[in-house]
Amino acid sequence: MSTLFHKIIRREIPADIVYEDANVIAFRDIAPQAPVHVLFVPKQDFATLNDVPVDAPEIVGRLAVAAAQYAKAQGFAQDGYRIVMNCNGDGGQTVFQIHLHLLAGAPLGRFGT
Ligand code: DGP
Repeated sequence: MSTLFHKIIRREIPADIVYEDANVIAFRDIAPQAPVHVLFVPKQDFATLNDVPVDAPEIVGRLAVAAAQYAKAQGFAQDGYRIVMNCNGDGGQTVFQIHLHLLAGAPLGRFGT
């Protein structure tokens, strides 16, 4: 796979990387929708959430736990945050390597249509 996010993982294009471990990389979204907007991306290739095997929920779990750990480390976990995964066209997915959005830093509106 060679999405933008794979190129960031391989350091072929720059990104503001805020966290990385053996399985996950996290970097600031280029078009932030909140004061804090960080993307958590697995290093394994999965185009959409639909492609994650039923016997590998840890792929997604690691993203959520890494986001929560980041929120705690940055000091906004108690104030709160939102995590979002978009899937395919109706979900608004534009980059086809799965990723979790972490949004924080201000009260976030309720979901609309
Ligand atoms: P989604 O719509 O869920 O597929 O989110 C893709 C996000 O990726 C979107 O919020 C904008 C962000 N994005 C797109 N291109 C780049 C890039 O080159 N660098 C960074 N850091 N973020 C990007």
